[in-house]
Amino acid sequence: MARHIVNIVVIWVVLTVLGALVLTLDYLPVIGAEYSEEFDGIFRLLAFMGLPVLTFVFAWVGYSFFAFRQRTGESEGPAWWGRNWVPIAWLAVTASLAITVMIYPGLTGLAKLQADPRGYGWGETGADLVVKVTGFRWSWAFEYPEQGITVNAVQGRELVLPVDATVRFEVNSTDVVHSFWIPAFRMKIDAIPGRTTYMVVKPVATGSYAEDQAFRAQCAELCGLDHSKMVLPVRVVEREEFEAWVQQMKAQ
Ligand SMILES: [Cu+2]
Repeated sequence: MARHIVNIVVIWVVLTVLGALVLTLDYLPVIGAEYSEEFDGIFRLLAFMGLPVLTFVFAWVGYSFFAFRQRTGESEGPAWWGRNWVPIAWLAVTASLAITVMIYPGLTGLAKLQADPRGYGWGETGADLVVKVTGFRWSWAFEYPEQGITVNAVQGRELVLPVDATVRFEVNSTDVVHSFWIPAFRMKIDAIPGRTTYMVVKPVATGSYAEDQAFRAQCAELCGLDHSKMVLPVRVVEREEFEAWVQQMKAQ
């Protein structure tokens, strides 16, 4: 038995090292908004914490699959009962990991966002721009109440935002639950019929869908047949360009 355990531990360590190398790659989208780096840090931390658990299961199950398989002519062996401390230790380790991430970064991260006076949580806002978002099967509509313009989400339309401005999205749905998500901003909020939800974002980099697909508004809640087509381009531009776009939209 000791030989098998040594083998499994070796495979576990090798898989974990390989996984850790993959996790150090630059696989996350462009940093498009304030707090993006914090969210990336949290994502990387969770990935690193989950990696040894994943590789442990892979090593154990994969090794057992080959080492303890039933060979031709072999009868099934007697049932092998684990010692009591094994499941208890497994439960203790995985439960502690889960509880740890609920507290940090779960609770602590949320507290930091909610304490932001611009209303990243659900409080009042000091936003520079308000955009009303409506999700429907299967697209998005955007209204800029202060600018008096509406972007009907038909083909070719886009969500245009000024860089370095705090934008407050007021999100609704006309039919089912959708989820308003812009990968470059790392933010996501449910669009719920009959209720307004809020998302505050401050874009920190200009960019467009044409150059980088992380600049897109995408539904992230399976909502029916054309859910995957609920995508609209996002374009983050300089303040002057935004004003020009507003005038152009008004003239239409
Ligand atoms: Cu949807």
